[in-house]
Amino acid sequence: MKGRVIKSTGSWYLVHTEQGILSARLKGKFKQDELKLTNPIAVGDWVILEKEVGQESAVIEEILQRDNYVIRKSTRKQHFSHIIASNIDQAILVITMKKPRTSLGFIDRFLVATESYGIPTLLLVNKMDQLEGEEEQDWLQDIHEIYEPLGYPVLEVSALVDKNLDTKLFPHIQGKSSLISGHSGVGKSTLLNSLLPNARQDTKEISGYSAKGVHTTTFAELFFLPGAGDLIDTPGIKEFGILDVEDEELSHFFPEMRQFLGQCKYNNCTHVNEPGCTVLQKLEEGYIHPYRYQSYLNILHQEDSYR
Ligand SMILES: Nc1nc2c(ncn2[C@@H]2O[C@H](COP(=O)(O)OP(=O)(O)OP(=O)(O)O)[C@@H](O)[C@H]2O)c(=O)[nH]1
Ligand SMILES: [Mg+2]
Ligand SMILES: [Zn+2]
Repeated sequence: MKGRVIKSTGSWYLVHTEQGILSARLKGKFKQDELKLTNPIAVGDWVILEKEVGQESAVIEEILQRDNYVIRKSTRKQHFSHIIASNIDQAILVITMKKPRTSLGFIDRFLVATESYGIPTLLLVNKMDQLEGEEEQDWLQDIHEIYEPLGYPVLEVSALVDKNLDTKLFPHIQGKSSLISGHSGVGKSTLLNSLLPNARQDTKEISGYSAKGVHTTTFAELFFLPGAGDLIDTPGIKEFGILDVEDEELSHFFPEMRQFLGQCKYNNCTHVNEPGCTVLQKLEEGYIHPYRYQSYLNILHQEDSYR
């Protein structure tokens, strides 16, 4: 029987099947291609499973080929990676201007990861009810000015108090499988609860925020939308370590650079200081935002293992 993994706690998985939701475990050891994963099975995976004789539980026999996934470096285990979710139609990156502040650098790293799998990504600015002062207005304006022209929609919401959250969001999520990601405390679970009250995800004030690595949501979980589509709530991430992107390849995942690639003098141009570089010329002419170029350099200049 076939099913989709809707929750993974590390050793047990909840799988949605035609016979309902089954609790399942993995059969023996799984051979993963080249990937060293902290989670062999991710939420969103399609699997083949078999009910255990005389029991309610099932055994996962096979993971079907993933269409795509969002993957990051594991922060706990060196050389290991963690699949945040798989088989998704889009990613929703929840961002906030304070408590916590989402940096443009973090957004750009996330976007490189989703671009590398061609996963459309929407930026959801949450906690709009708390926006105050000129500096915060500037931050918001930057977000619109930088990302919308690149094809990333920017939506403004207040997950906690918005009366029109449904009307604002449903056109974007209906019928699609959407990953919800972002720093801890930006309101991912609050958003989910507001849209799907039955989800009853724990949410927590971020008063003790200095305590690093404290997440309210500890496991990814998929929730079905009425009709069609689903939302995947995930634990907050502090840093996003990008995986398997070569220097020469990185600019392909910056849409504003992509259009000029192939026009540089050298075909292995990394767009840093090479003569005849079209990207540098376009930066100079204002076609590429300086913040985005800075993110490009930051990612490029990080050691591969820290990228
Ligand atoms: N003022 C305001 N507070 C909000 C809003 N959305 C969420 N919050 C609050 O932000 C805090 C964190 O919300 P959560 O939903 O737990 O955040 P999360 O992103 O799920 O966090 P993790 O599970 O740790 O990744 C809670 O106290 C929420 O009530 C909002 O729109 N406005
Ligand atoms: Mg949460
Ligand atoms: Zn170049």
